[in-house]
Amino acid sequence: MNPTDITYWNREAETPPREQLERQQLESLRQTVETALKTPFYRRRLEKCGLADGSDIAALEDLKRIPFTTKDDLREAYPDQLLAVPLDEVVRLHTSSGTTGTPTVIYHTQQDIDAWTELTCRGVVATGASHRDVFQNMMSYGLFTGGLGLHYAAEKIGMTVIPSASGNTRRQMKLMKDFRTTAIHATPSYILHIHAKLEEEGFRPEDFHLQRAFIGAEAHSESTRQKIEELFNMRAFNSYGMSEMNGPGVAFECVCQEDMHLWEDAYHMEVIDPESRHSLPDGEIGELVMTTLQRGATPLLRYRTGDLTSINGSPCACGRTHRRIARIKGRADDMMIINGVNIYPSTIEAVIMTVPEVGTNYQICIDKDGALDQLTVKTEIYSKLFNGDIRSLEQLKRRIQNRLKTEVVISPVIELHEPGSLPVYEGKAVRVFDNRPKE
Ligand code: DLL
Repeated sequence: MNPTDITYWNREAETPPREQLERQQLESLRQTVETALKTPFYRRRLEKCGLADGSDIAALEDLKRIPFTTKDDLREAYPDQLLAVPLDEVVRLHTSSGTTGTPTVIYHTQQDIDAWTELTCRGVVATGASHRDVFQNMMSYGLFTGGLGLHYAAEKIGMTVIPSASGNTRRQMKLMKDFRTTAIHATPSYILHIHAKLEEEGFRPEDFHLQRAFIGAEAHSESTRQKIEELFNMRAFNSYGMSEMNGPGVAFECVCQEDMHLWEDAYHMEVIDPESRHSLPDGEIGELVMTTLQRGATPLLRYRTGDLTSINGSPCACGRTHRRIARIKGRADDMMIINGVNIYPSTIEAVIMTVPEVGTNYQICIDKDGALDQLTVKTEIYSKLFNGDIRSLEQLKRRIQNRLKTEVVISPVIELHEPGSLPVYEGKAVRVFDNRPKE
């Protein structure tokens, strides 16, 4: 790593000594408990566990006296039981992006939006991006936080922002070419889709001047990141966040590209065993639990994110002292049990994306075949392989099947598809189709 590659947005805030950071966390936690006591939801809850004031928190460990907050709690508190300030102090709200079920809502004061923007600026600059970049924001703008979250930060950094939002792939390509876009923000699946469509739309990778991509909002494997980097000859940086914790900007990879710095002055993190709910030591994979430390309008205490990761507490070559989280392995609730074997979709993705012939889109289907479960992996392959040579296609299928069998123990059916034939999603990709009858 060349030291001149390391750039900071706010060096002091990004590299404080650990003791100072932890002292600051304790102060902020006390303040957060005070704020939480102003919401009907937490007042009831905190009083039950004997917390009537922020000063009842003597050490960070005391956080463990507070029960976890779950997504169901947020649904129950909808629309205003988690609001800590009068509505006229709220400048924006985001509800969950899903279209079914009871939504969840997060309110923001102007201070909340400014703090969110600061954190996102840190992440973007940590990748080496700067005011010199032409930034095309391909995430959807609206209730989904991906678009607006990065937009404000990119403007604050002074980048030239193209708010192209998601979709309209041909126009994205034209904008990238005409304005010599250097940085993009998109889901990994959408970047792969753009590549799959280049030829059809009359573009070549050489038409673009991309240097980096911020990829996030959905789980993806290291092999997918490498594929994206190779296809566009740029670097791709993992960015993690969720609407409950503002949106993007919670954790970001730096130029070292090894795990994501999670901004610990804004969030307290724990990793727990999702079953026993006990805390796990650094390095062990479990469910990420977060507490907001700066938020005024909607404080959240010990929120169970559902995301599986581990904490990396080792020093990073970039000098940032905020600990890192590993690439998200999946969600605690997206583990598939197939004929008794536990499999995460991310494991399948990691394997197939290392096969050079495999293209940019895939699906995982689970069906019932008599008493047994049948796993089918459908992958697009590059069009030059559809040359009528059945034998080489059969060999390719067997190669993918063997690699998967080594990794996930069971033997899947492999279907090879032409490029562009599997469904594409402008937002988060849907990869898993579990067609087994519900018990
Ligand atoms: O996806 C916020 C975001 C936008 C993050 C743009 C990064 C970039 P939600 O729609 O609330 O918010 O979805 C949050 O998406 O709990 C994870 O399961 C998943 N997720 C987000 N980033 C990553 C990532 C936004 N880098 C949910 N890797 C989270 C894996 C991710 N999963």
